[in-house]
Amino acid sequence: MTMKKKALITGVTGQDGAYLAELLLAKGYEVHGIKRRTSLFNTDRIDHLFQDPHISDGSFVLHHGDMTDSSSLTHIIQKVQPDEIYNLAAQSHVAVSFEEPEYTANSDALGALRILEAIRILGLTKKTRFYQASTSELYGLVQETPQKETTPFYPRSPYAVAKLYAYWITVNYREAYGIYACNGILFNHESPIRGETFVTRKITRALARIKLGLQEALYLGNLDAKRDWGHARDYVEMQWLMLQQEQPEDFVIATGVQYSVRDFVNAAAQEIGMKIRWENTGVEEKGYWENREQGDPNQPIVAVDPRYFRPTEVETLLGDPSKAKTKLGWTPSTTFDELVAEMVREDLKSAQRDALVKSHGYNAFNYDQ
Ligand code: NDP
Ligand code: GDR
Repeated sequence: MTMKKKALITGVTGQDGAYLAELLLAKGYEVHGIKRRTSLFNTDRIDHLFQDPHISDGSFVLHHGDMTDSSSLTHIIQKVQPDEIYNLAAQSHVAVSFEEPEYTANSDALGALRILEAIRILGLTKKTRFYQASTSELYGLVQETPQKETTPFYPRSPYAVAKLYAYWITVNYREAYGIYACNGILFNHESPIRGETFVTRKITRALARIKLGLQEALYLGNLDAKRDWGHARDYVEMQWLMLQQEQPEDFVIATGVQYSVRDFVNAAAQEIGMKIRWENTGVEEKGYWENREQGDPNQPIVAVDPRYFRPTEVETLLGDPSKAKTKLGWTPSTTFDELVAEMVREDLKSAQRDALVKSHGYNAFNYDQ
């Protein structure tokens, strides 16, 4: 009988962690995930994969650990002896990294080092392959368009600077110790389980709630920011593919198509059947729901709030995924319109559920970010 391959995923409770765990389980892996201790449950995204440990076959196992705690990481890696480690855990919000720069550096930069050191110290350099969740934010103030593997980096946030360290320590451990270690330089990828404070999900969730009368308006920051948005489900497949090659290499993963935040609002609104009319520009910019049947059409439903501007912004990102296409045979299968439609569909369902709860006199949550 062949032994199941073992994968360890940090950040298993996050968007990518959930999709990747599902993919690896479907491929027959024994999947171990690291989750941090929280005062409330944080496993919503993976609950459908989790089986009662008393009755399961042990193919999906969760361990408590934290990227800021080497002892927990080393202990888990020693116990699991994984064939592959996917380092997805991070304080992943760019705006929050300006408020928590030291914590972001600790978890996002030193966290990667802690895992690589554990691989080295435990004598797993020949056994364990390592994937680092690198990011298009490394390009920041872009030096070349579109961005590819050779484009120089210019990080623009404490998050991106921390991820720059993680990128280079991954390269260094590959060169110094021969570890099979790769960086996936992933451009933005979204899904219905994207965190609610990232701009795409914030938009689809808010427009669905506005449509159902649960929310008055959506407040956003820089509407002109441009991103290359793909679907997380497509991107985790590439994370796995990168660890199946003969030689470890770094890859850009992107769609090669770019839209602005305003474009995203328009696409999501259209999907919901709302027509938005924009007036003014900059901090005065407002969006009106033209074909509104109930409520005041002169009341803006989208407005700019400078609170969401960043001290240093990344204005434009556009990836060139040619290397991934040629060497990994990878192309994204979900289009921008399909991504928006799927996110809107799921957020409409949640809003309908909240509206039902509200109609029975209970509070439907609305936390703004
Ligand atoms: P999420 O924010 O959805 O998930 C982050 C995960 O990391 C969560 O499981 C979170 O736990 C966990 N985590 C955070 N801090 C710690 C810590 N100190 N110790 C242990 N676990 C921790 O991110 P995504 O899934 O979207 O992204 C995955 C990775 O890819 C991240 O590293 C991100 O920076 C990177 N990336 C993401 C891109 C994207 O567009 N999504 C693009 C490029 C890179 P909890 O659930 O408890 O919060
Ligand atoms: P990003 O994603 O910073 O690219 O990082 P985010 O969705 O937060 O922002 C994208 C762009 O939209 C602008 N924006 C707003 N952003 C948020 N969050 N909220 C707003 O109200 C708002 N209004 C405008 C931002 O200024 C920005 O230009 C994501 C994360 O997943 C990172 O972990 C990952 O590394 C990168 O993508 C690639």
